[in-house]
Amino acid sequence: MTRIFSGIKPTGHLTLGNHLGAVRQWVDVDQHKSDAVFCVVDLHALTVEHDPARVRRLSRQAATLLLAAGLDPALCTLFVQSHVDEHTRLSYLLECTASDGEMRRMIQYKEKSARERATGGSVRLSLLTYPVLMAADILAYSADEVPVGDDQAQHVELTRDLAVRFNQRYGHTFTVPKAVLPSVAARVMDLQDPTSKMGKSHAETGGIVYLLDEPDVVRRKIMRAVTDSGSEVVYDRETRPGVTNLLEILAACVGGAPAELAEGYSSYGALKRDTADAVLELLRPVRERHTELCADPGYVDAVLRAGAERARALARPTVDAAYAAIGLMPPA
Ligand code: AQP
Repeated sequence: MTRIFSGIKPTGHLTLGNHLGAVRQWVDVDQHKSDAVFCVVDLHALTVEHDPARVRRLSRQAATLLLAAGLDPALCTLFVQSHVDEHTRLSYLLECTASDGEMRRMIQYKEKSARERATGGSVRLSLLTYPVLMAADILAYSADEVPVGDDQAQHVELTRDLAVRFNQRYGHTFTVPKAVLPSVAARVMDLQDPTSKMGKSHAETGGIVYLLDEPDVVRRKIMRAVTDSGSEVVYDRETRPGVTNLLEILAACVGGAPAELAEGYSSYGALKRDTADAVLELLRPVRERHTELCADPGYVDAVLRAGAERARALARPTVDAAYAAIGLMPPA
């Protein structure tokens, strides 16, 4: 059976981008057809300025939201990254496999380090090395496929490179995984700046739909989405990024091809109204289930405990094999 691994990092409240680009695929497809392993990658949240209590709170919220969105612990494994030591154990070996040049080429590193520097902050070394930890997350589970949004595709490419290099140098140890991108909404853009990705940690929140936003807030954000000059509803990411983003969101919610949906609209207003309705309909059951789960924290804890136990059992043999292959003496 195909093994799938994917994760989400608790750097902010989960967004519509996370949901359409990743989580929905995990819920609707991946957990049914594969041995699926999903992780709240809390160590990745420490790569930028963070508030410890907030990371703890957001980790729990992310796990609760993933269950609310429909991950079923009877079908998949869900756990928190820092509960399974194998990730950091393996990460160091992969740091000894990667080069600093390839880390500096990562687009997320370039963008996020520039943002940190622009606000006078210092750039944590872990921001540079975090794609290696992500590679460890994936390789420890011998994942065949990694369902991700478009923004993470480069990190999965790096993971492939590291797996191949390690296998060539030290003997076959890792499965070489491939990224699987959704057919629509692989990159949901910020509603106020449709040339940049909707990201959960961005400071400007007016263009970001959070899964737990109140319905009237969701509607307002979509109705105020920046559209393009001209009034025709045309699907073209280059010349009409705002309208194209709305069409992709609508298509991801109701099905169909964004370019074909465009033909049914003669005004931006109608497109925004229908997009808002479709998003609200998509998020309603997630919000309702989230409220129920918040009333039962013991259930979420039990799921995460069992998930970590299974994850540990899956990862340990591969990580032990990597330690042996690279030349480390086993404990007596
Ligand atoms: N805007 C997006 N459109 C489509 N997919 C997206 N994903 C994230 N944003 C979009 C996908 O969601 C999954 C989990 O992402 P992550 O939490 O691991 O990190 P990220 O990609 O860095 O997400 P954010 O929301 O942008 O976080 P910050 O602001 O902290 O960097 C991934 O599969 C991702 O592709």
